[in-house]
Amino acid sequence: MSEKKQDVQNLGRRHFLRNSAVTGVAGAGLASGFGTGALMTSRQSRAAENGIEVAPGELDEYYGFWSGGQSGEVRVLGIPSMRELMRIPVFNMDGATGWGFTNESKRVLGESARFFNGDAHHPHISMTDGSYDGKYLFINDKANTRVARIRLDIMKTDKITTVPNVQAIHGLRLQKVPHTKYVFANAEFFIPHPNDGENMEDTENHYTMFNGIDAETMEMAWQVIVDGNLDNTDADYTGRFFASTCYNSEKGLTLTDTMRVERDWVVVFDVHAIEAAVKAGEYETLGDSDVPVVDGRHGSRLTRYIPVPKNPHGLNTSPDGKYFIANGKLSPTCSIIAIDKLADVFDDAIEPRDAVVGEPELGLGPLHTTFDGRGNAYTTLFIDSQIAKWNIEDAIRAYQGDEVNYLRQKLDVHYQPGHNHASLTETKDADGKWLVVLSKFSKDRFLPVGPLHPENDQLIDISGEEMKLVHDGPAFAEPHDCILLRADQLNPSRTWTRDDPFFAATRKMAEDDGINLEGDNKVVRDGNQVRVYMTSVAPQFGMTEFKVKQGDEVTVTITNLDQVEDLTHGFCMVNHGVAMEISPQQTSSITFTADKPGVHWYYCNWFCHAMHMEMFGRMLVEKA
Ligand code: K7E
Ligand code: CUA
Ligand code: CA
Repeated sequence: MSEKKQDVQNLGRRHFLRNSAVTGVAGAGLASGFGTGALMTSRQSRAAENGIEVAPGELDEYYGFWSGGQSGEVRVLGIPSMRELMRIPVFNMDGATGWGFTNESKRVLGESARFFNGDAHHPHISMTDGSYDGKYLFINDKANTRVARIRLDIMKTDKITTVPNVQAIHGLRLQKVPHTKYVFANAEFFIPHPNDGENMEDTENHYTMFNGIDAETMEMAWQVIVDGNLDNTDADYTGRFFASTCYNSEKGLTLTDTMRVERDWVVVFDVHAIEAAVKAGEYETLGDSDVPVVDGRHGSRLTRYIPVPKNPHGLNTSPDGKYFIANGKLSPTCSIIAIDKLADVFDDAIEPRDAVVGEPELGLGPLHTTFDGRGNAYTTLFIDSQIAKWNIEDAIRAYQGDEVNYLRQKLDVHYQPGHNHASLTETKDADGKWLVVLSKFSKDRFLPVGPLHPENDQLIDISGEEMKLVHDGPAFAEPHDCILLRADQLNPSRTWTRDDPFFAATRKMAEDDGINLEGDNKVVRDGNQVRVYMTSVAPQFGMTEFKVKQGDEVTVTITNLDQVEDLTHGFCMVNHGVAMEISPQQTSSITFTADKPGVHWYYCNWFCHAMHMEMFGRMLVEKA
């Protein structure tokens, strides 16, 4: 037994009571205080020792939001336990909640409801004055060129915008200061304009765009044409500058072509200048779209192009607001761009490359960097399967010629890390406690589950001098990125409120039908459209039977009148592909065709009561 574990287990009961708020100690203290120390498995005691044990009944200190990659969803985890708390469907269909099935979700999905897939990479939380305000989470869909917003009070997606005139939204970040007025989204691939089947071979005039979306309305604000392509992006802490990496300045159409030059670039956008140009009417529109398009290619006063090596990937702003860090990928370096030099670059007082104040060599395949708020940066090395911890100011001194070692530590991770993310790192509140690294390969770290392996999300304690790996967690495809905030920075609702805008359109429909959703159980016929309104109160639906005719288009609207926290009902119409969630005080609706005559049972598919099995009813379909 290690000395530390011995110490922990020797804590007396009084000590335990005094420290019960300290989760790690409490778990171990409980074991010794009540004489069950011998029952404690080595795994539990190791968790306690690592400070990651969150004992039964205790709550995590941080929320983590994980993008679900090709699964198209967002997952909510508790940190440090790494327990999965919730899944929020976004770009995917979800049979549990009825996402993609219900009328409420289809309204959010809009015209893109025809897509069943997404590719979500970058979840980011809205900010006010450079701190998370806990209001919204935004996420990109590379697969179908969309940006979605999740309301963090109800943890549901409430807006999805398809970005016009471009293909594949990848990098996404938010304005940090004075507040998240814009969502900035990089479109990765250049295309011809118009993209109508003409002009497909000569790529000379093909281009892609940087996109500003109004965070409150989720409408397009403007688009900026750039040279090359766009990968990742981040914002500064003044509200003026945004920076994006470009790995394909060559405009290559093959892998080899994208690696031709030694330096690609970071393109810096002057948001104020873009707003002014749009306001002055200095823009065009493309095709049917009325989104203002401004030209940010070389020579424009809206942008500057800073050369950096080579096929750079991640772009990360240090939480002190001083630097943009571009991660070199094909170069073993990161490029440190001094944000306070950018005004001079835009004024042409200095060359763009003069804004680079450091270029530390870190190892092979630097992809993403995160920060501890104490002047250190942590960069994932994809090829080396490591995280490099390095000191930013020392790296700048080394660039100036001083003999100083900026590297602090390299830690093996398992294996091939993409993003890493430290707690509160995208805000000025970066607290340097936890770091999550999202490893793309898990190889031998878990029980084998067939040719498709899970990924490995690892938790690292960065509160001390040394990084310490404390947890492995398998994850399904493919959390590119995650974001951590303190539990007290969010305040989710415990039940719905009856006037929530999420189901306002359904309430309006009921009102137009003369229905009071707070208690009516009625069938309204309107030609061959039948609208069935019912309530649910555990363990009963307000209606145990309704009649329709074969071929009717049936809309079932259910209002869950239960006010008890956590008392969710479901509605499932057997053999009709119909299922949805109705949480306390929620109204949900779903539309389907009653195409088969006969008796069709419906039932509650969320366990709600001892008599949950008995919560059912019958739809009687008369022959046409
Ligand atoms: Cu590096 Cu899409 Cu942020 Cu994947 S991206 S790793
Ligand atoms: Cu209602 Cu189960
Ligand atoms: Ca390149």
